[in-house]
Amino acid sequence: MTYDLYFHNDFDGHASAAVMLSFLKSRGDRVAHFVPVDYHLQDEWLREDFFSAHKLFRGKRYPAVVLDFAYHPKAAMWFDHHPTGIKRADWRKRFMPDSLHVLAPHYFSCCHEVYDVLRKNFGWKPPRHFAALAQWLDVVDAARYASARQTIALKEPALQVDAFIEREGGSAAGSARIVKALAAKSLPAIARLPRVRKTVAVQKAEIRNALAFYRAHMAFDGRVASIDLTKAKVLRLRFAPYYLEPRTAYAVRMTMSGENVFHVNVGENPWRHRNRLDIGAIVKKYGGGGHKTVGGMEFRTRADAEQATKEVIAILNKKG
Ligand SMILES: [Mn+2]
Repeated sequence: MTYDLYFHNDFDGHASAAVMLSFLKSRGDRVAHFVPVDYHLQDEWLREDFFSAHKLFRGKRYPAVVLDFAYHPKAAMWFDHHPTGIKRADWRKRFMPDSLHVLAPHYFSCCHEVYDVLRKNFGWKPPRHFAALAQWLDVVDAARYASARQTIALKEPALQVDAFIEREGGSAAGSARIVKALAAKSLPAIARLPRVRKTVAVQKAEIRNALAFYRAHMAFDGRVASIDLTKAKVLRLRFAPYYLEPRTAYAVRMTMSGENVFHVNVGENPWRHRNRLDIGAIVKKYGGGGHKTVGGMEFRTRADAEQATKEVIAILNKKG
């Protein structure tokens, strides 16, 4: 059989595709198209005829294998670990799990899910290097890092490969190369490739730049750090506040998109303050959304964004 692989355009998606590619090859199957997908496609994805109608590539379409991305009833195989993976109510009703259609929200990563399910359901003997790959995706995809420093230093090969995919993934050719490399080589071997080393060096330089900006502009109010990135052309370093000031319990970040959309992002320090305040509930009062540990709000004016930031910082300092 020949298949097309559709996978989320992130490290977990690429790694899941690598595991699947290796499994398919072991059965004598082949892959015609490697197709990274992202949530901006969602409206189109939710149409019944997506796989025949989309313009992501030209030419013949083969049965679709979907990994680490939303459910589609026409998919020949579907593996996902997002609890909200089935987006349409009628599709939720229709969905019948079987050995090739598996939603497993208890997995930290889809890579680990695919690795486990294919071994269990098909007695597949995977290449040895996939055990470490699945372990690392459980760290990266669920942000279960050992420390804030680990996310800044990019010392581990897995984190270097993650940075490479964030920068270079997304094109059909680039993603196909990455998936094939992950299927064939260990993470340390991929991190040693000249192309990867070059990209990681650029990323590290940009992290240093961004850190200098954070150091100069981060404000502290009690246990809450805040930073205004609306005028900064630097990387957004989600964990930099906790790296620079480990006593920080919460961090608030303001960014801008387009002409006048102000985003305020709120997060908790995962190494200090697990599961105290419900950030999603706090930002909901401002029309925002999120989960217990992270949330976001959007405003049309800087004044509104700044006012909300001030109020949220006060709430985060008072309770919990
Ligand atoms: Mn994932």
